[in-house]
Amino acid sequence: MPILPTRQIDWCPLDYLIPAAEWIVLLDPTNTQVRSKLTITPNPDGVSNQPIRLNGVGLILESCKMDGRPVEPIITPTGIELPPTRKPIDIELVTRCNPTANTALEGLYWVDGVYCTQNEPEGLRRISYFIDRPDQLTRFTITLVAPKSCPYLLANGNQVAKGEWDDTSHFVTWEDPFPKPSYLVAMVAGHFDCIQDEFTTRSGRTVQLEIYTDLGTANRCWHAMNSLKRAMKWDETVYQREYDLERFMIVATQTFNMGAMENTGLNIFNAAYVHYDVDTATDTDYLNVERVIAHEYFHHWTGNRVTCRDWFQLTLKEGLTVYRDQSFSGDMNSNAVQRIADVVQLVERQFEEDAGPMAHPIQPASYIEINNFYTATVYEKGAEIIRMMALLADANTPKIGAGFMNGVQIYFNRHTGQAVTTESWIRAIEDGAGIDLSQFRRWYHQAGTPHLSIQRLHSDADQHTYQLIQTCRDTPETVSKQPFVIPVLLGFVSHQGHALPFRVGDGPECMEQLISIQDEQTILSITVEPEAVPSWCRTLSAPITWSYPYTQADYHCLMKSDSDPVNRYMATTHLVTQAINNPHIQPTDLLNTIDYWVTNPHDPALLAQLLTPPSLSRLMRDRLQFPLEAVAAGRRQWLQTVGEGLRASFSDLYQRLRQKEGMTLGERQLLNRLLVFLVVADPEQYAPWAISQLLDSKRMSLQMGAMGALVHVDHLPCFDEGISIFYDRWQHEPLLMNKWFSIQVAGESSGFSRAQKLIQHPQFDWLNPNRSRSVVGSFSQNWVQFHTSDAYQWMATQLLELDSKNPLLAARLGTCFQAYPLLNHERQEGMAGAMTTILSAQSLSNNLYEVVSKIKNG
Ligand code: HT7
Ligand code: ZN
Repeated sequence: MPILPTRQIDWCPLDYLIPAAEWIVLLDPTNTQVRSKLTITPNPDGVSNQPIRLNGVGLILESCKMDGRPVEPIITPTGIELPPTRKPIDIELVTRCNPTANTALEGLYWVDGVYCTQNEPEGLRRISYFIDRPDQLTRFTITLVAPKSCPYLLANGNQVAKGEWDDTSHFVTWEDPFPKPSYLVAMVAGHFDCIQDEFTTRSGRTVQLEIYTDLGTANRCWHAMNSLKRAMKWDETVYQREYDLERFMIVATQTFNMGAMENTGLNIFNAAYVHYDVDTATDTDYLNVERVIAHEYFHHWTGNRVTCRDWFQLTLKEGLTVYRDQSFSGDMNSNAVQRIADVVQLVERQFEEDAGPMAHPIQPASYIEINNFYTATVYEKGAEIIRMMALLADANTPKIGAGFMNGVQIYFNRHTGQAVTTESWIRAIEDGAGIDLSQFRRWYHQAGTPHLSIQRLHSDADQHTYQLIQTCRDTPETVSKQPFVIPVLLGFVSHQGHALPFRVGDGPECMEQLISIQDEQTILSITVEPEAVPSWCRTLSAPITWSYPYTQADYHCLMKSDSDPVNRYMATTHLVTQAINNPHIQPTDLLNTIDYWVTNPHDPALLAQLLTPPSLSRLMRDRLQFPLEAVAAGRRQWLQTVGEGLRASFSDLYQRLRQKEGMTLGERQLLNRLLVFLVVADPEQYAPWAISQLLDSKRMSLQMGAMGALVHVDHLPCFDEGISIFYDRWQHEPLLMNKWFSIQVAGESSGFSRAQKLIQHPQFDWLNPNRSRSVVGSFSQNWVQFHTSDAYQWMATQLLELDSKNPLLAARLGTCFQAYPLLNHERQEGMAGAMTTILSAQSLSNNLYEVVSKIKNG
């Protein structure tokens, strides 16, 4: 039977509302009973006299009563149907489920003695029957019952009762005062360590903060706790948002499908985004913990208290919350470094998605499996759309931030406690900033990365005419795109390295200006000194690619002197890409500039970013015929040319940093980057430096930095030496074992053979998503090794194995076939064969089917 997609145009208001739900959950590893009492009332906005349809998946129904009278519901493929009602009634249901058998980790599952839930987007229907839609806002009261050997029983909201259930069991009752969608319901039970703290809100209320974690890991949770307090403060200061419950709890677990989940008052996290200490986690982990803790906390307002009407609105909460976490991380660390990191993420991951067969608008019009739409497009491009709105909203206000924040406050004032659409958000920004976003709305419904081709048509002394033409390729949902609104932030730089004043049309003189492009073609007349170098789309002011016929001298000027760090990074990346693509030409000027930077390192974190060459996938995106071997060789040659040519300054700075007491985070990033160039250039001399960095450093960042350099020479015994040193030291630490698995499959000489062996390793476990990701996911990012003929079939076999246990994860990892249209004929044949293997498998989930069939059929 063909699988019918869910379509946005079919959305209708609910026929019934469930204002209150009371659950008693008798936890048992294989036979959990849920006694659910639902108050149901017809929705005046819905269709009257419809059957009451409750969603349910994989449940055993023991009994069902309506207003106390037993009824026999009709069992359907998606749940149960009960007779219509015209007046409010109570429905009582008793169901059973098996948390141990739940390897998909959606709904309620039991792993390593801990009960845990994941209900976004549609997990609650696997715990009990319910109208499982995000616009169904319900006041939940949940009583958890478990043996006393399971001491912590947690759910959303406030604890209202607890005590003995019987001789062996105890109970705790939780009441969430705010009506919420079912996807935000959470339950956790088990034995944990707990750290506690408090936060005093700006109105003087005290909020209890608690983090629950595996026994023995409490001391790794303080960075998360401090990040949480910083996020709470920041949201009060910047967004005027005060937390409005008595408690905020976080649970860290080793077995979790994604990064974290924002359940109201009870966030559940992958331990990788909670645990941090200098011995067992890296600087990247430090930043990730801070960012993800903040992200989930920020959802309290953008997602929970104002939620989504349906899953087509996912970007309403995710795009906005990513935008907020990016701003927070920038404020906590460095705005420049943060913005470059975010741009790199966007360009490397989202642009790839938008350029391939999986392209979809940030607000898709249909889906087979909503779990497949938690994508870089919905999240990262969604955040860029909000960033553009902020730029446009603030362009005309005297005070920076005023227009956008006005709109944000209107949004909260109008919609707190409601389930709304992206339209409500856009209107609030229009009203708050006094702008018209009619045309801008196209960003929500048209996929693809627009390209802005910029030319200088004419110059006469200081009068210049520029032409800007926007295009966007056809994508599955739209052919012949309507032009986008593209905010272009412009500045000019002199060849002497100074910012230059300029004037757009008859406008006032300025040093930087936001120009809003609306048409397919725009002509700009600009007054600026004759040799000025334009710096277009500063900060990457729109999620687009752009081109301008710069000279080599212009690129060098922007690379050295642009006041905008993103365009400095872009110019550097352009010159590095040129060098990679032309390995026979000695890039003397580029080397000189890098030498100067390394000899005078002002901002180590920024320098580490500037020294990171583009990934292979990015280098390959615009290349015809898929010349992977040549590009990979060119990239390697680049590392070698720099390492050899600048050996003196690189090794000198490396040694100075290595001896420094109290290196900063940026200095460690720079040190690790320098080591890569040195090891590639001369493994005999510098691999021992990496081994001694691994052996002598207490900090995990430096240990992993050493491994990150050694993996570039994975054909040499020093890499195996590093691998075994690391294993001997860290084999009992699950999060570090993930890194150990991951680094081995990243090697460009041996990644595939190692991946094949590693899935047989005693510590490999298909039931642990972090572990599957660290081998199968990381291997698929190793382009040199993944795009070999045997690897595609191997990947198909692994994805099917994973799909039988965890379809959600299998589908995410299945996106590794996305490069299909870029490949040469031979590889396409190989990949098509692998995709056919998947699609012809006997039992295939909808999740994996949707991803692979979209890629294969284009
Ligand atoms: N809102 C969450 C997204 C999510 C998720 C998390 C864990 C496991 C399954 C999940 N499905 C959807 C996380 C976030 O973006 O904040
Ligand atoms: Zn989120």
